[in-house]
Amino acid sequence: MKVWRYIEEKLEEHPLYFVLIDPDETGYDVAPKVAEEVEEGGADLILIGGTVGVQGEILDSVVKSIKESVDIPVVLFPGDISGISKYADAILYISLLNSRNPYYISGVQALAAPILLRYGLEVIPTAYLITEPGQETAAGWVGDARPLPRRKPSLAATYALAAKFIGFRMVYLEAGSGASYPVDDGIISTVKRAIGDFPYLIVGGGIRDPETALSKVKAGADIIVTGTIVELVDDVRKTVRRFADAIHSATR
Ligand code: 1GP
Repeated sequence: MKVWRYIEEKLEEHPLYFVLIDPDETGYDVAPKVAEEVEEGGADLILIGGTVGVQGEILDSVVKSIKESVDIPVVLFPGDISGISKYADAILYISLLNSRNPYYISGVQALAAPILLRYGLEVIPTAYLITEPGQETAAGWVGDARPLPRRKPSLAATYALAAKFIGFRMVYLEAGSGASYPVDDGIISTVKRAIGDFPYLIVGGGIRDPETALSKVKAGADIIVTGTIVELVDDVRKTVRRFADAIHSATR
């Protein structure tokens, strides 16, 4: 429960900023260096994962090197069962609630459970909800999701409320990595009203500037995730700093 306690304690201070590193995109050799700059920029936690590609021995070795480079928690954000590494601090134990395929709702979680037990990995039960325009991204396509529509935010809220009643500790609203636009503010505020202070609300996908990140926080996000932006900029530290400052300046 170390990572969970860390998240809870930090959330008492301000909203949080997680940075997703997809070693397939950054390159395996440079990922530890990127992680170092992400930490120096003031991010609260590093997620490692990707929908396709990241797995096995290569994943183990990159997680190990990232762990050696930073002090902030390093948490797995798996696209499938292959996204597990015993070297991480914890794993988002994700159920894609609005998938059409039961494998992504409970099947892969069952297959992963004994492995997670054996590794002693801390699990963070997370309901994953893909919203528009997730259909255009790998997570939505591979996960066979029925993206929750912007025009009907109450639908996202019903799924989020179900996640709360089932007992998830996080609800993750996802537009998909590289999405052309982020999760709609209307969806975020409607979901937040439905679930209240708990589970914590994570929002990610398509967030490219600190102003947008701040507007998602003001709409009700407790935690913001960005991924692609660190792959696009030359100065990772400075960019992460701008996001972290905007997100941390807000009150929950
Ligand atoms: C993780 O999808 C995010 O939830 C990352 O999205 O790559 O678009 O920032 P981006």
